[in-house]
Formats: sequence, structure tokens, C-alpha cells
Amino acid sequence: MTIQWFPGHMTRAKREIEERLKVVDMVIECRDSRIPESSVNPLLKSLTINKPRLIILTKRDKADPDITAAWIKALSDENTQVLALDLFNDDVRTKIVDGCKRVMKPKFDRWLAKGVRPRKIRAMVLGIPNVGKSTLINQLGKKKVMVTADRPGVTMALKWASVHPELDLLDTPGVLWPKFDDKTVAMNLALTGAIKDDVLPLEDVAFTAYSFLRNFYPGRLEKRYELEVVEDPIVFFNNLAAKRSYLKSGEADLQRAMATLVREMRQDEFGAITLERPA
Ligand SMILES: Nc1nc2c(ncn2[C@@H]2O[C@H](COP(=O)(O)OP(=O)(O)O)[C@@H](O)[C@H]2O)c(=O)[nH]1
Ligand SMILES: [Mg+2]
Repeated sequence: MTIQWFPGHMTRAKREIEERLKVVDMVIECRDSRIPESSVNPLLKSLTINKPRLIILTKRDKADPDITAAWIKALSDENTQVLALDLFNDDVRTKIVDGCKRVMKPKFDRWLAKGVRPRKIRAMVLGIPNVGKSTLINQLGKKKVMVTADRPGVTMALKWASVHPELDLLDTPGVLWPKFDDKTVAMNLALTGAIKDDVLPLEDVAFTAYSFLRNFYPGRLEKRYELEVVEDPIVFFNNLAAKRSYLKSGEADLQRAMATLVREMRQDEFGAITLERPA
């Protein structure tokens, strides 16, 4: 599912998120483990600057575990906890509730010191499309109870899901647009399947995919196709077309060879890979 973003949508999305941030204690920010930098909206940082954060690196199962560990370190700070999750196979509910409690502990400790008893944590899920927000909310809310908020100062009707005795969640996530005006970001989004095939020229995507695999995972590339990993992508795609008998009017069908590599990369045929490393 691809959302078309227009300036009007952007303004509204931003305003809605600002409004809803006022009523939450903290944010649960979803990013794709394979592209932890490219899968954020640049506005998010300024919007949520003072909110404690739990960053969820989703799709842990698709990413390189060593690089994910490096990202967890790089993104953590006193205001931010980071968790990498396979949203379908990990114990999402326990891990997220525990993560939220760790994030809120300093604030709740301050309250306790003043004699104020901590209440349920109020959080909202944020992220660009396709990072797993809906999946996360579904997993968290398996036994959910909907409560409609009637809190002063809230103009929109907010629905809270009581997902745990210690956690209330706004029932719909905040969705921001990706940084698609940045070429590298757009490429990373295309390679992970977050944006549609036809947004970028196939040749650009395929060449980028090839040079990335050649640089970082040459053994996997060679093993999958039983072809020599040569420097020139054109030569490689020619060899792939020949090997697979991809022909078009008697000639090697390069387009088909390129489409094959891109599709197979998106389908995780090269195993768990991460496209971005922390600086
Ligand atoms: N393998 C894997 N796929 C995931 C994970 N989380 C989400 N997905 C898939 O990623 C796609 C986008 O997820 P969705 O929850 O709709 O993202 P949203 O647009 O942020 O709400 C769906 O096809 C999900 O099944 C995960 O942890 N692992
Ligand atoms: Mg969704």
C-alpha cells in the first residue's frame, strides 16, 4: 500500500501528530531494522524533541544481527531506549511494555519523590508507512479494551486502547511521509519494498542492488547465482540472463535479469541484510 503525499496531507499529518503528542507521555517510534536512518521522517526529531522515546527496530528477522546490535548502541541515549523486534515471532507485548517502563522510569521516579503516584503510561506509535506500525499495534492490542478519551484540551476524539494494566496506547499510529527527495533514501526504500517498483528507474535500483551485494555480501551473491561477481554490473546481468535463458528477440534480456535481482533481494533470497550502518 502506497500513500500519495501532497502538501495538504503533509500539513494535516504534522498538525495531527503535534496535537496528539500533547496527550502522550512518550512515543514508540518504528523504524525498519534494515534502514534505521532512511526509514525516519526528518520532522520527527523536532516534533518529538522532548518526549521520551522507545525506538523499535522492526523486521529484526530481515536484518543483519551484528549491524542491528551496532544500531541499538548508536541510537540509545538517556531519553531513548531501543529494541529490535521480529513483530511476528518475538514476545512483542512483554518487550514493549517493559521497554516503555524503562523509558518512563526517570520521570516516574521524580513523581514518586514528590509523593505523586505514577499512573498508566500513555504512548503513541509513530513512523513512516510500511515500518510495521499496524502490525505492532495489533500484537500489542491482542486483548485490548477501547476507551474513548475525554481529556481536557483535546479537540479530536482520541481513542485509547488499554493494551496492558500499565500501558494505554492511542489506537491509531501517527504516520509521516518518508524523505523521498533524497536519492539514497528513496533507493533504500525501494530496495526494502517500502516504495513501489515504478517510482525509480529499474536500472538504477538494480545497479545499486548489485553494487551493494557485491561490496557487502559477495559470497551470498555468488552462491545464489553460481556466477562470478564481476565489477561491471552490465556484464553480471548479461551472464545472469544467459544462465537463466532470459531472451528477448534472440538477445539477452537484461531488463528481466535486473528485475530478478531486485525482486529476489526484496524477497530476502540473500538472507538477512542491512542496507545502512551507523556512522
Ligand atoms: N518479516 C517481518 N515482516 C514484518 C514485520 N513487521 C511488519 N512486517 C511486514 O511489513 C509490512 C508492513 O507492515 P505494516 O504493519 O502494515 O506497516 P505500517 O504501514 O507501518 O502500518 C507487512 O507486510 C508486514 O507483514 C517484522 O517484524 N518482520
Ligand atoms: Mg498501517
